[in-house]
Amino acid sequence: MRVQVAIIGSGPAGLLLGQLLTNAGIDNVILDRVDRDYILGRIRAGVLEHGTVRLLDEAGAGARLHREGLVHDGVNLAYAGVKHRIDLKALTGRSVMVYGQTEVTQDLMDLRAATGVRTIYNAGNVMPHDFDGQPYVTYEKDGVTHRIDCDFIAGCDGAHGPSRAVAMQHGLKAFERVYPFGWLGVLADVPPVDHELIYANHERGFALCSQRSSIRSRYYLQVPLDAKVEDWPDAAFWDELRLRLPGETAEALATGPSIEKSIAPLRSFVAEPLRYGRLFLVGDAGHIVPPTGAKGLNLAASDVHYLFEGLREHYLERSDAALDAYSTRALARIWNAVRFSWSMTQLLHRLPDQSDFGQRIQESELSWLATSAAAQAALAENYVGLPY
Ligand code: RFL
Ligand code: PHB
Repeated sequence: MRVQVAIIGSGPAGLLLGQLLTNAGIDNVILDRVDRDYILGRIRAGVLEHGTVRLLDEAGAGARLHREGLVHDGVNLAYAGVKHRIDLKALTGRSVMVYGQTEVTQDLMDLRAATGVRTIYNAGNVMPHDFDGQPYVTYEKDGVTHRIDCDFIAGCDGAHGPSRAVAMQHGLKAFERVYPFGWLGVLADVPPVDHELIYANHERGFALCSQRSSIRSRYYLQVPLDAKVEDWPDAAFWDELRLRLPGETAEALATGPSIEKSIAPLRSFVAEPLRYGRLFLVGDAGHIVPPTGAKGLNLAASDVHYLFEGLREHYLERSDAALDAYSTRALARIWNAVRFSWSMTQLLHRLPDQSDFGQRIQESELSWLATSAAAQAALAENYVGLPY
């Protein structure tokens, strides 16, 4: 087989890039290690920036998002038993959209299927080759090795895929910070405790109240790195969540059986550069942020925006300027989100070895955020997402 662009990974980055390319008449194929249902079973992000929504619209995948997504004009920080609202809309003129990554992925998969463009699921041993010359991708299926020749390879295969791994052997410089805690997430069919999100700093650890719809909630608790899902039956989760929320919020919390429960470690990671000849790292393949800033999926979307511009200009305008600028342009936005996610993580979590000094610094920053319009504006500007 021969295509213009071979995309490794059928997560939001790969699917969104594929759709934009297809719409522009640029031939592509997507390969994934697992199948559609497995990908749709992963519960992840929930907050979309305006730029992400715009890009999904541009791809033609925004219809259900606008029908079912929840527009949030504000977000809350809670500490010392009190909730403080940050008015995103008043401070920035922008809102965010609460719409699950699962739904984004499903909409993009449905659109791709309707367009009839090829996706190869359950592809084993996917490997990019010769990206400094004539690139091709190999994969195994039903005991047979296949080869796809292409002009470019988009590595949209997440943190553990082959694209980052081969880039590591070609001079990738990694910047990394591992945090000494994880997030235990629960999805439950209960009405959200608040109409907006609540990020809570508490001496027992961080908690987050998020949602997927008016009847489906997503909650998270900071847990130690060695915590296991089996150690957290539903009742223990709800009890601990109540303890970490302001009194009135805890009283209003509706609980019910979990429909998903999982633990995610937190880390920051950036790969430089994002381009290796004709191989590009996109989304989680190139960077990871802790979920505290709600930036991972949104960064995957902005990478796609920059790479698509480059590919479109290459094929339709015969210019490689945007493609050559991909790594630099994407990294500038990435480092900003990395810094924001790191600072939100520092601000809101209880570190295992937190000193009294560190504790007071955290309290001081929280009270500054609760009282200063300038501090709130800085947070809001980053939370709604910087322009592309
Ligand atoms: P994905 O979604 O990981 O997709 C990568 C795809 O590549 C496939 N793959 C392979 N394919 C072929 N061969 C191989 N060897 C392969 N290895 C892997 C995988 O099967 C998969 O289908 O990466 P992508 O597309 O870059 O998207 C990134 C986002 O998924 C991620 O950044 C976000 O989920 C992060 N994130 C959040 N981001 C936000 O913007 N807002 C949020 O509110 C938010 N909350 C979160 C999050 C991530 C979380 N976890 C679980 C880490 C909350 C959590 C708890
Ligand atoms: C989510 O709804 O899953 C979510 C929301 C905000 C975050 C992280 C996760 O910062």
